[in-house]
Amino acid sequence: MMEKKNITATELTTSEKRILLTLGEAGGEWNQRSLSEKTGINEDAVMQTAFILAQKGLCEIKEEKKVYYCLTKEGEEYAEKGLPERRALDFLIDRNGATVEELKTAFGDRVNIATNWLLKKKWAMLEKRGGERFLIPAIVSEELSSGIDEEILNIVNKGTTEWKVLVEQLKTAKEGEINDFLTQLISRNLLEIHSRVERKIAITEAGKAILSQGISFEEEIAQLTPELLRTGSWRGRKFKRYDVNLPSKEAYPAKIHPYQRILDRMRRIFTEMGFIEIKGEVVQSAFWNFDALFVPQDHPAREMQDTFYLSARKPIDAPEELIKNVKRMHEHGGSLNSTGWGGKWKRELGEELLLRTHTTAITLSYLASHQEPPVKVFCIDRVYRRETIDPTHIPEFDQLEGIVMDKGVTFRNLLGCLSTFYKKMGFPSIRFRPGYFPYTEPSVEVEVYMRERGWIELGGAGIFREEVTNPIGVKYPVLAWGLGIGRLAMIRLGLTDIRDLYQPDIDWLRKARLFAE
Ligand code: FA5
Repeated sequence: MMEKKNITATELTTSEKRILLTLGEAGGEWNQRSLSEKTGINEDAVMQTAFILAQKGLCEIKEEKKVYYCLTKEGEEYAEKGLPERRALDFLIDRNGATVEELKTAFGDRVNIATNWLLKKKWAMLEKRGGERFLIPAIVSEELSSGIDEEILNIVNKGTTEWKVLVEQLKTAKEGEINDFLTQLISRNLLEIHSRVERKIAITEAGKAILSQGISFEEEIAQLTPELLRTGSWRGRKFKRYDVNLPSKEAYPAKIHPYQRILDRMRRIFTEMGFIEIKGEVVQSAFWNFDALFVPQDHPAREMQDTFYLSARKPIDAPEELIKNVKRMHEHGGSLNSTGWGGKWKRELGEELLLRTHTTAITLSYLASHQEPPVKVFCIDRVYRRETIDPTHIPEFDQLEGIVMDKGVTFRNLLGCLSTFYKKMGFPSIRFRPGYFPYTEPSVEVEVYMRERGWIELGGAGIFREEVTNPIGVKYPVLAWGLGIGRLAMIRLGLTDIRDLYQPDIDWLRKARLFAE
């Protein structure tokens, strides 16, 4: 903060001078709006300038939290027509009592509110006469003056009202009573409470001292233009100074959801690495999801408790020859030096329809119709599993699947490709652990370290076994991977629970940082 004694009027900017002059006028305290109206400077700029003047000790800013009340839609209706219990009381007095049924006819779905409050306020009594419930007014017309709650509704109906104003207008009521009625009206959902910080700005003695020296205005350059530079007319002129550390209004412009940004980033990375994006159906046959991937028909992942099956089946969407090849591979290893899984492969199990449990079903069926090298494709899509939900498991999540099929590609190429991807995503150190999948050999699992949870598994990868590639007519090695996107996104966004990615938490969304690309 600068020392007051060092400041002179010549060091002030034009707007600082204008605001200081206004503050010095009779009237003493100003607020943001009155200062803005008087000086013609917009409200945000007024406040920023006032902060600068306050830092220089030339003005003082006092903050006060003000509480306001306004009516809800229902509150507005009652302020116009009267509270339901008030209207019900008039009705009862007119008829010298009425049955609950009669009240219901007159008040429709508001009858319960009206009856409850009539009894609560002791304006009526309930009596049973011959099996019928009667409401008898307990008050006579002369006593029908407005209650404090009704007066509050009338006052606030004229416009949003501050607490102090309410107290002034309700002269006869005590503050405690007013508070009780306000609480009651809020709990009846007729009134809403809002608060706002108001700032009062007043000149200090140091500010007055500067004014007494006299203030002269000199035009300042706020923006450097090509014209000023070309003609050199900026020389000898005064420039407006900026202080980037001053508090400013928080701005929350529209932005893409952080999770969507991560998906977009992944897409961009694989596209830059020469991959083509493919898409597939959410509903797959067990054949493409499991059998063609050489997952045995009695594998636990195929059980009902792990996979969402549709109660429907369809003839397998693959050429008959390919289906036969898969069958032979499962039963005895086909023409390969493999024993297969043995037993009888059942077509009807392959015909069952399910929600895909991994995106590997998509890349594999693409490969079956693109047998010539090279093939470099990826797929980003939703998969479904019957999971017990916990901080790293949800039943619906996205996977990033990819394959490279070409002559001579190796396991090292696979690890290199994945390391490059994770590095580009901001994970310089990942580790590969030996893994097992029925469709790859060798297989690995990719892990990343998270301080709160230790090593977290991000994805699986490997080289497709010949038992997978041979039946679909592919003759070259296929590098394949399936990466979980949710876990990666969770770590990237600093979350410790994957479920938080899907929470509509507006505050988190507003404050979520847009990470460097
Ligand atoms: C698979 O899904 C294999 N298909 C991956 C693969 C493809 C291996 C090609 C070899 C070749 P896994 O079931 O491990 O593997 O799932 C892959 C990743 O998905 C996991 O590492 C994890 O990051 C993510 N994942 C799995 N289950 C869940 C879940 N319930 N919630 C969130 N993410 C999950």
